[in-house]
Amino acid sequence: MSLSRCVTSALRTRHALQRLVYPMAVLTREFVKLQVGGDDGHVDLCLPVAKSEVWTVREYSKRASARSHAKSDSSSDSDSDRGSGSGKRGMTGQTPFWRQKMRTHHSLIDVNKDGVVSWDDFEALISRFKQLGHLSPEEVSKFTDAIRHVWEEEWGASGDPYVFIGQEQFLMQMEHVVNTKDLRKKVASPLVYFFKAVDTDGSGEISIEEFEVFYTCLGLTEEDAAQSFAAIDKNGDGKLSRKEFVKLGREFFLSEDETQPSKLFWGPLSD
Ligand SMILES: [Ca+2]
Ligand SMILES: [Ca+2]
Repeated sequence: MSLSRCVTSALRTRHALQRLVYPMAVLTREFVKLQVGGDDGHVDLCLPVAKSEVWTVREYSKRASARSHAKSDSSSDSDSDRGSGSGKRGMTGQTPFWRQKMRTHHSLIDVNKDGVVSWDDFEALISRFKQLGHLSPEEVSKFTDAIRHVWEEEWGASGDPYVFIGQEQFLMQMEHVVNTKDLRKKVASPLVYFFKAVDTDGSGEISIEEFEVFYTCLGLTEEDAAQSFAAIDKNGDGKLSRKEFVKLGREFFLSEDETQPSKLFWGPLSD
């Protein structure tokens, strides 16, 4: 059975089934095929997961990218675009330090801590920031759109809303992002909405208390917030402007400089 036919036939039940199958897939790192009994014998449900899924998702992503940039270089891929980002840093996303940062971010966004990131995780995050009550309905809508862009274009879920993205896959995808000019430019676009959501007094600046709210919504501790804030509040005035907040949050993904405090923006680095 072809992959596209498998995906189509299994789409409705796949989301639930993947939750059951994923642990097995981790062990085998193979294409998982289930046979479900039916009137005429059986139906094959093919669940491309783990390593196999990397390629599936990258192809989806490339097609989506080609569609959205049809007028520019629609044949772009991670090789031809490599180094065409800012042109300043020669960024390749290869250093152990950068990879550590991306692993940290993957763990952070894995809100339900099942080892993989799905749209459910992002929905949980959106819900937490929305419930703070500082985003207007229009801002919630834009925030959701921005998160969806992150999910589809940065995490590579275009074309398959039910995909589960593991750590290695995210690293590959982010390497593609930071080496692709258009994607690099938009990286971490929801930051302005995170800022607005946690600027609880509407002052246009984030205090340490408001930064704690940010971290709490991300599932981090107040101690984590205090440590990160002390590092990223460079002039020590106890405030972060929107510009600083956005700059730090983006720099986390784009910089390979280990001395930059932006490495702590999304919480303490994992091992
Ligand atoms: Ca998860
Ligand atoms: Ca404030």
